[in-house]
Amino acid sequence: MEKLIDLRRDTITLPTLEMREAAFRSPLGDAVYGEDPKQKELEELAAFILGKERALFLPSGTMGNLVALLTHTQRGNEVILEENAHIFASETGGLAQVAGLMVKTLRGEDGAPEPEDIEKAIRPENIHYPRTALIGLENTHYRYGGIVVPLAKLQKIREVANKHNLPIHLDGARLFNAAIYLGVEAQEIARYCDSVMISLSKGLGAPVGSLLAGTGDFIKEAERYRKMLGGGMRQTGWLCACGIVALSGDNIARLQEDHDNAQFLAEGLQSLPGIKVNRHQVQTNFVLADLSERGLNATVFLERIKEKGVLATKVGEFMIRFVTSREVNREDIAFALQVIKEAIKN
Ligand code: TLP
Repeated sequence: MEKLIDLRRDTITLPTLEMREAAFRSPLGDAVYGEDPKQKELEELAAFILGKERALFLPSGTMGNLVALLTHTQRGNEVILEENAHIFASETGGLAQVAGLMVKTLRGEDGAPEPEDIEKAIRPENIHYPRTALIGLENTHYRYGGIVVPLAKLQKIREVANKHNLPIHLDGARLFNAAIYLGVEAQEIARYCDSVMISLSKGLGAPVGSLLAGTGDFIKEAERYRKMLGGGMRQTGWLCACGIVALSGDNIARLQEDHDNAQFLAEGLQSLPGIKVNRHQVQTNFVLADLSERGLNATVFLERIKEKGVLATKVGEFMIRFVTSREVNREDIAFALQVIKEAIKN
């Protein structure tokens, strides 16, 4: 087999040559003492791009979200989340285990709960109730196939939050994909939120790292929690140099290619008999394909395409997720479509 065409995740992306060279040349210092020049530079760059006062570099998105929860809330508080939010579904229950939070989940098919539902879920002051302390949003929404929360909805949620004096945290692991889809700068989305976490290690291609941004006061407190969780790293310059490349030049704009490739894949899949793709959901770099009409089990399908060098992920008995990234080009996708065409023949 010549090459694996890996459509499982965008976290598989490898650092570019430019990143590797920047890492190699990077000066280093002890970041816990604020002495790593590249970490400082990256944190300042991220804060600027996100339109926030300060940002913190962290090893992962999971830690970034957890630090945000710890900073915004107190133990025993309640956080409102969409019921398939990554923070709720895929972060090992850190919000309960570490932050001591209760959760109120609400459904939101387009990635965020309805503003009216959020308002209804906010607890009135009552000795019997936990206090609602935070609204958590996710954009793009991972489990709904990378869909984008519309700006008008964010604005309405912001109004509810203001009315009840509640902060909003945004899990923006793929915030730049959302921004590209909406044709706006990332800060146009981040401005509706008090804090925002972004990932460098997904479509942007850096090997490791996330940033958490917010006001100066928020970040001052968040810095303590980062340290507490073990996120105070030392000579981070190699990683941060990659992160700076990830946020510079046309690296963010390049995500459009991943979106275009996802459209190409969706179109190809849709033209195959018995494969259903909800094209409305294909907004960024994810494609969800439903094989139920074909009666083809996802596990069997994945084994068949794997034999020919194509990888994807099972997300339901008959549901497959494909994710495009810089590791796959148009030719790879055309090849994957050929393989898929063969695999669905009985
Ligand atoms: N998601 C991972 C897995 O954990 C599922 C993936 O393969 O994409 N928020 C969102 C919306 C995410 O998709 C992820 C990663 C995270 C947070 C956590 O980021 P990391 O993996 O850096 O801890």
